Amino acid sequence: MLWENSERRQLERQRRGEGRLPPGQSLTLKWPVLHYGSVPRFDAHTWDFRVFGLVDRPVRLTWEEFNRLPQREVVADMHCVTRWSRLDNRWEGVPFTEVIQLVTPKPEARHAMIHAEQRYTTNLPLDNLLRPTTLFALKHDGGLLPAEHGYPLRLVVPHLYAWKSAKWVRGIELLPGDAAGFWEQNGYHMYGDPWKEQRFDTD
Ligand SMILES: Nc1nc2c(c(=O)[nH]1)N[C@H]1C(S)=C(S)[C@@H](COP(=O)(O)O)O[C@H]1N2
Ligand SMILES: [Mo]
Repeated sequence: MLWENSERRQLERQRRGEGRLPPGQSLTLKWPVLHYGSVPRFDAHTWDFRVFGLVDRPVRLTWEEFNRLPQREVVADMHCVTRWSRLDNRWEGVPFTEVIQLVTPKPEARHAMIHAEQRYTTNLPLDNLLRPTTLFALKHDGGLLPAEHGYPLRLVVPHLYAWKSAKWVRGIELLPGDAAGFWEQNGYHMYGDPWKEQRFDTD
């Protein structure tokens, strides 16, 4: 235990030196579970994924249809606003761009609200979601996503604080302007850049 902690601290110093840890973050070698509410049940027959709002024709994908979309791997770090970072996560899933190209976003679409189970939401600029590192992850480090980490599907947006990486995602809503999601309505920053320490709306 003691030995484990000194190993962690040594690694933390090393990663900090390499510029891998944003200011105010410490390294975790575990994978904390953090969310509001309970872990939702998954039913492949009733699950769907909707893309709606400012699009020419909204789509609704079944679980089977979603799984037929092209997939890729993204290795990325995860930074939680409660000050832990977990580095080198290997995510596999469907890139955001593959999902969004199923609809034609209207030219006025600038922002998105991500919708998850139990009415969890989070807001992001559309151009940020279009980055090649934004993924709807189905797998983590070679295995299926554990239920408490978002099974069957979670968003991964590595360059922003992890509250933007919604677990148990069910849809994308395209909007003309920015609107606050769940944590953003509760005092968190509208954007959430960990390198600028954009933790709270006062930062
Ligand atoms: N649906 C949902 N997704 C969520 C949250 C939540 O409360 N509900 N919490 C976020 C926060 S604050 C963090 S740090 C990460 C944690 O992911 P993990 O539990 O897989 O480590 O999930 C994010 N995604
Ligand atoms: Mo978090």
